Amino acid sequence: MDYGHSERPGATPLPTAIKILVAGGFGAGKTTLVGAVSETRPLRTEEVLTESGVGIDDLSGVEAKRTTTVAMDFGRITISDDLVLYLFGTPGQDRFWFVWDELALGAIGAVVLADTRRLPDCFPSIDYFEERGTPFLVAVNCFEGARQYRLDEVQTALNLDPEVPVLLCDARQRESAKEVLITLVEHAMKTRYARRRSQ
Ligand SMILES: Nc1nc2c(ncn2[C@@H]2O[C@H](COP(=O)(O)OP(=O)(O)O)[C@@H](O)[C@H]2O)c(=O)[nH]1
Ligand SMILES: [Mg+2]
Repeated sequence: MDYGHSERPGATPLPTAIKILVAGGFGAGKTTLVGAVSETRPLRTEEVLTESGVGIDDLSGVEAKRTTTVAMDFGRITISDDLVLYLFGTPGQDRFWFVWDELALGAIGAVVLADTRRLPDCFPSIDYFEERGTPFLVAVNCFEGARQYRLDEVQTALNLDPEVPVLLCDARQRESAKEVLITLVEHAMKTRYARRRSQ
């Protein structure tokens, strides 16, 4: 008899794999967050910022940044025996938007990273997920020197629906990033459940 992987008697069930997108403006901390939580060496495609990006990649506020993610960041994190998250960081620059639709396929939700010094940079990501009905949350990455805003101020400034979670994070800290991801999974599940009930 041919059992599926997880149905073999006595076999440990395979964990559910969930795909999550990590979006936000250029320099908001996407590569950092994926790198901080990933158990695998993150697969990233960074390119040293070169002439091709001069005048295109706006570096104000992120002057120390010397590389840019060309295709995507990819990482994996095991949350529990039965849940594994696969993370896909989206490229921040407009000139790489053509990969978005492919990346978004099958994702249950998205983290939109926001840098309060450059808040409008995350508008395109928010518009994109709102249009597609993809559940998302906004994680405010706490950079030193950035003025601290209250979460409700960020919610208002971004004109978010009240049910969209807004939370603070430090993209460099594994636990902080993990909390963001768990909050997103819960939010996505709640959203799906509510939609199913209203159908
Ligand atoms: N101080 C501080 N720096 C950060 C934080 N997150 C990212 N960075 C730095 O900000 C820069 C941009 O982050 P990166 O992850 O490359 O941004 P991306 O363009 O969204 O992938 C890098 O030099 C990071 O080291 C943070 O939470 N605090
Ligand atoms: Mg990046």
